[in-house]
Amino acid sequence: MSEAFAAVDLGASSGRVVVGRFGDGGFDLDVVHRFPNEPVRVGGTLHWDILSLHRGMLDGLRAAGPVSSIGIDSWAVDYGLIDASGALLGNPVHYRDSRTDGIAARVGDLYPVNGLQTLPFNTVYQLVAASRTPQYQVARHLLLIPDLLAYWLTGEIGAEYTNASTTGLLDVRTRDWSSELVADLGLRAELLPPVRHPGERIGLYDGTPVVAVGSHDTASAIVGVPASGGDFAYISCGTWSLVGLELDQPVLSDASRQANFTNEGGVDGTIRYLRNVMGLWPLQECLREWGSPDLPSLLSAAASEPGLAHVVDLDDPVFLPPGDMDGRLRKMAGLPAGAGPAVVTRCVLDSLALAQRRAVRQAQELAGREVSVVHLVGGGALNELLCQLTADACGLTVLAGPVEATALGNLLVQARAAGVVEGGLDALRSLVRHTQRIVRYEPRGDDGPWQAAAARAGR
Ligand code: LFR
Repeated sequence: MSEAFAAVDLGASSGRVVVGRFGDGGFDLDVVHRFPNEPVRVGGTLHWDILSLHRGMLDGLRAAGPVSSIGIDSWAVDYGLIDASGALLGNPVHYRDSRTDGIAARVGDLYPVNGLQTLPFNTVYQLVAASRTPQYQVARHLLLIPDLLAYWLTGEIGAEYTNASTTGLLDVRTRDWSSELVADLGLRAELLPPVRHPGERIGLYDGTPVVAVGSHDTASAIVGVPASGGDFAYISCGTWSLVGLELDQPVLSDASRQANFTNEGGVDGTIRYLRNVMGLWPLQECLREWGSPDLPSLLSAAASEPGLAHVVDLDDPVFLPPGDMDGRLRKMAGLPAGAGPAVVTRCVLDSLALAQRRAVRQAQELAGREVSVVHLVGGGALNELLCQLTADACGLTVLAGPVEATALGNLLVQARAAGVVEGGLDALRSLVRHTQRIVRYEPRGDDGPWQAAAARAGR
């Protein structure tokens, strides 16, 4: 006997619906539908094409066939507003839109309350930017992206905790909305729905339960990390690299705030203590600008380029918005005129490995914990050059995979809610460890060149 669950997993560049079939102590995964996620610029604002994502989800659920439940996760921070009749008030705005420029500095320090790294696009800053719009003023509810899709499936409103923790409006200690912070900023507290937790049933879609999972994709990805024990760092590597540790309690020290480390809420009450590193976004943007060249050949050409010849500080916010990434990288790295895509690619991957090294080291120092291994999960696990460079840069073993950690984390939380699997995160991770392909990378060479490159990249 096997039992099937469907994970809807929306990333910044594509969405997928994955069916997990559990039986005989194991499970298999089947990606039944993939669809593009293409942002649209309208009237000067960058939007998500939410209706096309909704259609992609419905097509995927149809392709999935009968399942015991459905769980939805996506990127964080972004939201839709709905009015009293349940209608969506405008298209959700993309977090890379420039409407939040300068707002974080104006709002000031929220770290003692929310424990969150300052990213210009945190929901709280988006709301300050939007607060004078007619949509904001007439809205009845604010729904984060997975909660909006779940609302369209079930008619139920709520704010899933792991994703709500990225808004900047949650109190990191009480794990509920901070009414003081919301009031101090003059925001409308009544827009924020009750918080719900992974494993809770949201409602029914066509007779099938929709279950809350770690609806922030990074929270689900971390459930899918195949770690044994606690002395590991993780890198959830896709459009972003989310680099950090799993903790029981937040770290709210001054040093942590200055290093811009975040305390996001994880599944089972854990704290995701991490930093956003720019990830594969700069390379994805270059590939788009270069007309999508063959990636394996480009990566093998990049592997033959001399290492650490050109590095940039990838955490520089200059790399955040879309457009002319190739030009920005050439300028910031001082690349020689005529340097081809392989040189740019090597520069991005060396720089990403450096930024990940820094975050792995800082996380350990700030949390007072030492790790013996780095788990790298998500699409980046397919990039052998990046995995090897990360092992070299960190001076630690990198265990790469699974690629579909996010969908796995989503499915495991559903399977546990249905009673098909049992136990805490250790038990869920042991299932991942015993069923998924994981590739080991050992560090090569010494630390000297990385140390020197870190100094050159301005850290
Ligand atoms: C990764 C991610 C990050 C979040 C960023 C923006 O997909 O969810 O965790 O900081 O996207 O939402």
